[in-house]
Amino acid sequence: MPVLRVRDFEIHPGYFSTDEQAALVAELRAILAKAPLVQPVTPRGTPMSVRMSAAGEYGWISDRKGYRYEALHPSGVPWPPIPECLLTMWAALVPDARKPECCLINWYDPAARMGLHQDRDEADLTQPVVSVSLGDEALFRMGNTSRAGKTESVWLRSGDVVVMGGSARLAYHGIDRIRPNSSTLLPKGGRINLTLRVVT
Ligand code: MD6
Ligand code: FE
Repeated sequence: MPVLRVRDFEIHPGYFSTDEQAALVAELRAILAKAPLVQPVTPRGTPMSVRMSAAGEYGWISDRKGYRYEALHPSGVPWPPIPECLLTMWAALVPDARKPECCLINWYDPAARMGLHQDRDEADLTQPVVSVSLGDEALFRMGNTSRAGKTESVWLRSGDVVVMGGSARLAYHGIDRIRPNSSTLLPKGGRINLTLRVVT
């Protein structure tokens, strides 16, 4: 399918086939059995609506002590390795980038959302972030490198991949809402978003 470009956001609709998505979900279930999803709280103590885990050398943690990358799950176990199909995708879509060190796993229930934010806890902001959507469709809002100005939104569907590089790397973005029951990939509905990042 053709690539959709919105500013510097590069959207690859249907990058993963239905079979590839199902195989990936099975791998994610095995990862979550070892590194269970946790509900993060902001440093002010407000619970976030998504639940998070990770694979790779680092996972991203948010709790009362702040936002940071950690080499261990809060339970003390290392994060499981990043699934091979995601490393292959990364190499194909961002061949000049360093290897991803974190695959953040975000679980959105039908009511979850993600406010407009920048991802900037990584040391090398020249490296792209690549995101994979699985399950229910999500309204993805894309803004500018400052909070001000116009935004544009697209519905991300299961199997879509978004590359955030160039000026999109530091652009504000977020998920306004999930469209419940819009995918049959996950038996109980909801959405999984994976974001691959270089951390160091
Ligand atoms: C998305 N996710 O769910 C985009 N960023 O399509 C994000 O932008 C994101 O889910 C930081 C942490 C978790 C996320
Ligand atoms: Fe983000």
